[in-house]
Formats: sequence, C-alpha cells, structure tokens
Amino acid sequence: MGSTDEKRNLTIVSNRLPLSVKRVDGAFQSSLSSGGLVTSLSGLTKSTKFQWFGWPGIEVKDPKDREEVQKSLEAHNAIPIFLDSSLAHEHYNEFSNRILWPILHYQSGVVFDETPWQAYRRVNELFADAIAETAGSGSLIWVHDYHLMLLPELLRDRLKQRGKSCAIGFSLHTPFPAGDFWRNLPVRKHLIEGMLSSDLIGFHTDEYKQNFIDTCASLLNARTEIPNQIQYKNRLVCINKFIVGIDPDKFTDTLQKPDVQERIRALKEHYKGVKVIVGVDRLDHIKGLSQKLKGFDAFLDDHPELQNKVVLIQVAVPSREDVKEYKELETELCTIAGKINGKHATPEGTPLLYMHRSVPFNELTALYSVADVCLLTSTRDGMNLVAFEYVACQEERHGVLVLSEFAGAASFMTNGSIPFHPANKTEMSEAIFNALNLDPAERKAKYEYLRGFVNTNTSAKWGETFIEKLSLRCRRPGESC
Ligand code: GDG
Repeated sequence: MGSTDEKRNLTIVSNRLPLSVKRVDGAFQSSLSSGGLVTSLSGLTKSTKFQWFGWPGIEVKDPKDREEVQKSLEAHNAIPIFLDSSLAHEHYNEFSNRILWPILHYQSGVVFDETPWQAYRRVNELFADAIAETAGSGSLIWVHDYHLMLLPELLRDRLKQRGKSCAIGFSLHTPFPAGDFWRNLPVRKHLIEGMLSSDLIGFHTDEYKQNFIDTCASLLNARTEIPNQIQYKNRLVCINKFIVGIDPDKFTDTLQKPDVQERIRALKEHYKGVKVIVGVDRLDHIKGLSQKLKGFDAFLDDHPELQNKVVLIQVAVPSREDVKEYKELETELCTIAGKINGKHATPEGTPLLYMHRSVPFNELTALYSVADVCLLTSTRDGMNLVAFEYVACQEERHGVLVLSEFAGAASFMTNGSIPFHPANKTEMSEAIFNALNLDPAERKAKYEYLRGFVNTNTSAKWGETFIEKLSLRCRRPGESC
C-alpha cells in the first residue's frame, strides 16, 4: 500500500482492511486476507499510493492495545477503525450479510430487522467520523462496497462541517438489482441516497448501472435524461461501468516458480488419463455450489462411459461462518458431496474432491493450470474474478471456461466461454460435456478471445481509470460526466 513518506492524497475505504489482525500469544499479528475486493485493489498498489481505512477484524478494547495495532498497520498505510464486537456483528453478519447481500443478489424471503439496521447506520457514522478527521481537503476518497452505502452522505456532511472539500467515489462489487426487487427493503431509499452523495459511482456491468439509474428515477424522482449522470438535490453524480480485473502477471510469474512447476508436474502425473474440472468459490449461496454439485451429478449419470476419467476438484473457501444460512449451506454441501461419491466412486477413484478450506496461492495457480475446464455456476455474482484467474493460468493448455450466464463476468466473456443456466442440470451437464470435447481450434479461438480480454482489463487499469475520472470530478465538479 505504498510508502509512508509518500504524499497521501488517495484514501481507500472498505469494511475490512486487506490485513486481518489476530492476537497470537498476547501479541498482535497481521496477515493479508484474500477475496475479490483485495484481489482487485492489489493490482492498483503497483502504480498508486494510498492509505486504507477499515475494520481490522478483531475487537481491541484496551487503548494501549489499540495503539499497538495502529502502529503495526501503519507500516502498510492501513488505518484501523475499531468496533465493539457486538456492533461489528450486527453490522457485518446481520445487516450486511443476512439482509442486504441476499437482496443485492436477487434472493427472496429476506426479513428486515431494525436492530441490525441501526448498527449499520452507526458503523457508517463511525467510519465517516474517522475519515473526515484525517482526510486532507482536496483529497480523493474511494469507498468500496455494500457495507458502506450510507458513508458518502455521512462523510460529505462531516467534511463540510470541517470546511473540507474532497471528491468521493463509490464502487459496488455486487450486482445492483432491478428496482422492483429493492422494494423488499424498507430502508432502500436511505441506502440509495447515501450512495448518491458520491461524485462518481462505479458498477461492474452496464446492467447494474442501468438498474441503478432506473431505480433513482422511479424511487427518488431523480433526473436521469443525460447518459451516465444523475441530477439529485442540486448535485450532479457521474455513473459508469468500470471493468474490474486481476493482475495477470502475478499468476503467470507464480506459474514460473520452480516449486509451482514441480507441483504442476506432480498433479499432471497424478491425473494422467483423467480430465480435471476445477471450481474455486467462497462458500456462498450466490456461487451456486449446490447447483454445481447437482449438475455434476447429472453429468456423471449422463456419461457412465467417463467413469474414473473425469474429476471435479472443488475448493469451497469458508466464508461468513457466523451467519446461520452459511452454516446450513455448508452442511447441505457436505451431504450432496457424500451422496455423489457414494453413487459414483469406484475402487479406482472418486469423481469429486470437495475441499472445504482455502488453499495457498501457489497451489491455487497450480490447480488452475492443470485443469481442462473451469466450472463456475454463480446464481448471481458481481463479476467473478476466478474466471479471469483461470484464463491467466491457461496459456499452455487453452482450457475451457464453463460460465454461468448470471456471473457479471458473463457480460464480457460469453464469446470465449460455454454459457449455461445454473439451475438447469441438463444444460450444465451438456455444457461440461461440450467443454471436455471442444476441438482444439475452437478451444484456441475461445481462449485467445478470453486472454485478450483479461490482459486488457487488468485491476490496475480499473483502479487507475476510476481514480482519473474521480480526480476530474474533483477539478470540475459541475461539468457533465
Ligand atoms: C466480490 C464479488 C466480484 C478464493 N479462494 C482462494 C482464493 N480465492 C480468491 C480468488 C479470487 C477471490 O478470492 C474471489 O473473488 P471473486 O470475484 O470470485 O468473488 P468474491 O470474493 O465473492 O468477490 C465478486 C469481486 O468482489 C470483485 O469486485 O468479482 O462478484 O462477490 O481472487 O483467487 N485465494 C487463495 N486461496 C483460496 O483458496 N489464495
């Protein structure tokens, strides 16, 4: 995150810092966390210096301990915002992940509750206080994701009280659902007005952008006639799509490491004569994991001739384990995985390797590299960076991406992949079969299309483009977008 002596005029804000702090034998230790947001912003660290505000993921009560944590994070230009664990729980697990996240991903049956909502407000206020105190006038503040939708408005007020003027950008990493779906949430107006206090708002796809514009027009009566801009309460807000990506060099460089090469050789030897399908997903309903396992089961039923000749290696990374629905999903997946292997395993092997843990980065790249197919079954997904990562690791093999039409990535990658509907087992089974049997020329053509896309739309480009647009807003706030 850049050096401490650098002039800091860019502030990144996300609910969690990219470093997780843990207390080990009385001392505080921090380690880099993984996830889509960290992956996307890590590309920016190469070219741009910034400070990063967020929750350190641990409750620290004692002022001396807080100082210690602060100091250890300072070396990484990370600034912790401390939260009591009950407040953090209500904000993160209860409102953000049990109520808001499902709505953003078109899941129905969500029940609104006042207590978590108040906690959500309070946490956004605490973030606004801390950032307004530190930010210098004229700086750029880039807020990330659904945990902090109220922040732009709260922050703008507090900056104004202190006589500071900063450009505020907001990026949403999830889908933005169609307006009608938002009606399930009684506080939707507050959240959308909160976002509208930004100068620039970024979405992953044109569809999410348009849903936001339409929702602002119908719900708030905002003026939206001019493309890419919204006029609301005498303010002009610019709206656009910014294609988030990865740092492909990080993957290609890792693949060259001798220990990774060795691991790839060992995996190839192990899976000689067997086609490998890989899946890497956070254990989350939106990733369509139960649909994936059921679709794979259907594929095995449809193709008995492929017994012992195909394996699905599924990494399901533990996520949000304090939320009841996520625990239930984990239990459900274990049951389905057991049934699949119970039905299809032979003394020679099991068709499904279900790993409920995260794997080290080197291992991840080796897995991507040896896989003939990557199967991604999101029922909804802001983008899905695993799709990009698989492509980055397939220079040699030209493996095939089988990609759900509901991943944001499908808006850009359909030409180079095999699309399917994740709830349709027959379609999924056919898509897997077609991917495994695609002729080399077509595989190459599809791969080259995807490689071009992934190499052009990097995370660095995403970050730099957003910041450039935001600084333009800072210099000429009243001008059209
Ligand atoms: C959100 C949105 C959007 C996963 N398992 C391991 C591991 N990972 C890394 C992957 C990838 C990242 O986590 C996952 O990114 P995704 O984009 O697939 O998904 P979310 O975490 O849900 O991210 C998503 C994203 O934000 C960015 O805007 O695309 O739609 O939901 O980088 O590699 N990394 C390691 N071991 C693992 O086991 N090392």
